[in-house]
Amino acid sequence: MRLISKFLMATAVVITGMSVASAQDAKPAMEISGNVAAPLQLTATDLQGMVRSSVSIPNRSGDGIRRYEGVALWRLLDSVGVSTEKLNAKDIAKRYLTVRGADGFEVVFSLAELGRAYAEDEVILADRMDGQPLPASRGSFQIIVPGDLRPTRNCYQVIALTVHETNKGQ
Ligand SMILES: Nc1nc2c(c(=O)[nH]1)N[C@H]1C(S)=C(S)[C@@H](COP(=O)(O)O)O[C@H]1N2
Ligand SMILES: [Mo]
Repeated sequence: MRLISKFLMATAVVITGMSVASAQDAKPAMEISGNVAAPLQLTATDLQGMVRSSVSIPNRSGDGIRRYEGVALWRLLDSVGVSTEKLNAKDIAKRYLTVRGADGFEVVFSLAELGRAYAEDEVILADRMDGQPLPASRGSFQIIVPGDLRPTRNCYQVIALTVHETNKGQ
C-alpha cells in the first residue's frame, strides 16, 4: 500500500512537471499593457528575436557570478510606443512600470531608472542564465536588476508588465 502511494505521488510529480513545461512552451508568455500605444503579448520566441543584452551579477552565496541574457526593459517599452528617449522630462518623471509574477509578487520601477539615457545599467527581462534556459522554478522570464544590492526586485515567473502614470500634479 505504502509503495503504491509512493508510486502515485512520483507519477503526479512527473505529470505536473510536464504540464508546466508544455504550458510554458505553447502559450503567449507575458503581456505588456497599461498606458501604452497598444498592448503586446510576447512569447519566448519573440524575445529571442529581439536585440539582446546580458548582465552579470553575483550569485546568492557570493562565491560566483551568474550571467543572465534577455532584453532590456527600455527596448520592451519602446516596442509598445513608450520611448524613454522621446518622452519629455515631465512625462518620464511621473511614469512607472509594475512587473507581476505568476504568484502575484509585484515590483515597481520608475521609468527614469529604466531610461536608456538615464540609467547606468540596463534592467533586463532575462530568459537565459549561464547559457541555459532559466531553471523551471523561475518560469520563462525573470527581471534582473544589476544595480540592486539585494535580489528583491529580480521578479521571476514574470507574466505581465504594466505602464502607469501618477494622477496627481501636472
Ligand atoms: N515572482 C517572485 N519573484 C521573486 C520573489 C517572489 O516571491 N516571487 N521574491 C524575491 C526575493 S525577495 C528574492 S530574495 C529573490 C529570491 O531569489 P532566489 O530564490 O533565486 O535567491 O527573488 C525575488 N523574486
Ligand atoms: Mo528576499
